[in-house]
Amino acid sequence: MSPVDKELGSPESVGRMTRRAFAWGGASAIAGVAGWKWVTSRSVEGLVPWPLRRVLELDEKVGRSIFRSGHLAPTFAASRSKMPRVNGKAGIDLELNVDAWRLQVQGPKGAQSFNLAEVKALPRFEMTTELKCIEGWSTIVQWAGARLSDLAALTGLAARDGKPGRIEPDSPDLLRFASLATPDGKYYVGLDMPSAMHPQSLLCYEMNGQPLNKYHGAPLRLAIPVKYGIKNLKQIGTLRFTDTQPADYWAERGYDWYSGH
Ligand SMILES: Nc1nc2c(c(=O)[nH]1)N[C@H]1C(S)=C(S)[C@@H](COP(=O)(O)O)O[C@H]1N2
Ligand SMILES: [Mo]
Repeated sequence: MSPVDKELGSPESVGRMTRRAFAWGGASAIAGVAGWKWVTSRSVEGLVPWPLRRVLELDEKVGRSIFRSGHLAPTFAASRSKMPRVNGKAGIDLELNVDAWRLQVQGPKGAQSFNLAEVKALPRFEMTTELKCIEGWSTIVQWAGARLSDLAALTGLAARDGKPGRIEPDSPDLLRFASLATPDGKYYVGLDMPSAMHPQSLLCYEMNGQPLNKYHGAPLRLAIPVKYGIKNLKQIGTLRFTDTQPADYWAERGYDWYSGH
């Protein structure tokens, strides 16, 4: 088995990674944006250029250390999933042109952008978890998407030195926070970095086996079951890594900034 075919994480507890693995077409599509030339110009150890190989190793390390600490949100049988009510439309543009849409990823050391195909080229994870709203309701939802931590590791932008593949979950090399916002900036959430790098924090393009619809945040939303619904930002425009605690829409309206459960 080559390193790129490895199944990352535990299928039982985190959700299944479909064995599409890290398709080279996809990896190069992303790295084309992220600096494929730089990646491929590095010395090649084995068959995988080291920046990408470190990313893959890193993902495992992140997964393992979080499994050890045991802070996983409960998962459910996919058959129990339902569509949640459409709740909260701040910052959502129902007319958004998905073809022109880009996920902007930013950090102190640079910025990169990704189209939807490039996000989908990252390893795909599925999980069935509870979406819990602070209003008191909760719904079991099946999600599919890419790990936020994989994007962070690939871009290097969550790392203090801005280098891909050098993230260690508990390392001071990692910036302290992530901030996500809608394309118009009208809805925004702040996350502590350990929660953002959690293996169940997914950038989702599917809900309950269907492509994400515009009311639930197409083309890409966050599913972060270690947090309340308010942090599960729909229609992501930007993802920014920073050392300064980010502004948060609901924290500004009196809710707990952390909002974990
Ligand atoms: N852009 C955006 N994302 C958002 C909100 C919002 O108002 N705008 N509301 C949040 C809240 S309070 C909840 S409970 C969930 C609801 O997700 P759903 O509409 O898919 O059920 O979305 C979250 N994400
Ligand atoms: Mo909510």
